[in-house]
Amino acid sequence: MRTRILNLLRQRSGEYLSGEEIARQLDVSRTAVWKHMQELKQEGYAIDAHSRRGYSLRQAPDLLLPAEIQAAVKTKILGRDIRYFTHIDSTNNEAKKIAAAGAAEGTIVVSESQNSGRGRLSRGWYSPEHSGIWLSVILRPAFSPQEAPKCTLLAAVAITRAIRGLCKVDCGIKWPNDILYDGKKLVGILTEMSAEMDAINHIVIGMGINVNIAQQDFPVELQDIATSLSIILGQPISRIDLLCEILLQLEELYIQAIDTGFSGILNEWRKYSITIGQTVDVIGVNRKFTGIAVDIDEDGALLVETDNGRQKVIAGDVSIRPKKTS
Ligand code: BT5
Repeated sequence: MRTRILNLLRQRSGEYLSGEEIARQLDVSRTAVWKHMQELKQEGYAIDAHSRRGYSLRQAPDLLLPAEIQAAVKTKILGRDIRYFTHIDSTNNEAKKIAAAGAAEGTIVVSESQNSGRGRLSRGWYSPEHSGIWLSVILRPAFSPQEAPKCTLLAAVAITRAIRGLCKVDCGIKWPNDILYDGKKLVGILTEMSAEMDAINHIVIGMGINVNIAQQDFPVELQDIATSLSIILGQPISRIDLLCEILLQLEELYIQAIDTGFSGILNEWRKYSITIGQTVDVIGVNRKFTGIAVDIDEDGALLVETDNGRQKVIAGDVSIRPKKTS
C-alpha cells in the first residue's frame, strides 16, 4: 500500500493530493492513508501535509528502500524481489541463506551497512552506513559450474559500464574482481556458488561499491588503497540511480551470456582491463611468480607469460607492479 501511495504522490510531484482522493483511488479509508503517511515520514520521506490541500512528496530519503528501487529500476528479472536491511552481517550470507531456502532468481539483498562484510579468502569488507552500495544478487543460471567464475567478470563489466556511463568516471578492472580508479579500489566483487557436479543450484554475486565515503572516513589501513566516487568527483552521487543502473547493465549482460555465451563479455572485459599488458606478481594456490599478464582465456583465467612459459591463473591474487620511470 505504501508503494502505491508513493507512486500516486510521485505522479503528482510538486502538487498536493488530498487524503480523500488518495483514499478513493486506493479504496481505503482516510484514516488508513493518514497512518501510512506517518509511517512514510518515519522512514525518512519528507511529506508536506496541509489541512486543506492534502499531501505532497518533497523528498525521498537517501536510502536504498525497496519502494525507491522499484520506482526507478528498469529491469525485468533483477530486483523483482528486494530484501532490504538497515544493518546486516553480510548481504552475501543472507543471499546464500535465502537462496538455499528457495528464493527466486533475481532476488537482491541490500543493506545500508554490514558489520561483517566479506572479501575473498576470509578477508573483510569495510561497509559503513548509508555511503555505499552493499548488494548481493541471486542467479540460477543453466550454465555448468565451470562457467561460474565468469560471472565475476560479467559483474565487473556491468559495474564498470554503469559507473562510466552514469558518473563519467574512467575506472578500470583489475583481474579478477576489483574495479580501480587511479590505482585505488573503488569496487570489490565476491561471487559464491552452490552447485552439484554438473549443475549450479545458485550463484550469489556480492558487490561492494564505495559511493559517498569521505577519504578521512576510511580506516587507516585502507587510506592509501581505497577510494570512492564522491572522492573522485568531489560531490555525492545518488546511490539509488547507480544501483538501478548496475542492475540494468547486469541483467543485460546476464541475458547476453545465456543467449550467446560469454565471448562478447570477455572482449568488453579486455577493453576495460588494467591488468593486461602489465608486469604482475601472482600469488596463487601453492605458487608465487612474476610475469607479464598477456590476456584472459575463454574460461576467464588470466594468462601470464613468465620465464618458465605461459601460466594460467584460475584463482588468486594479482598485484600490478608500478611502471618504472626513467
Ligand atoms: C573483495 O575481496 O574485493 C570482495 C568484496 C565484496 C564485498 C561485497 S559487499 C556486498 C557483499 N556482501 C559481502 O559480505 N561481501 C560482498 P578481496 O579481493 O579479498 O578484497 C578485500 C580487501 O579489500 C581487504 O582485505 C581490504 O584490503 C580491502 N578493502 C576492504 N574494504 C574495502 C573498501 N570498502 N574499499 C576498498 N577496499 C577495501
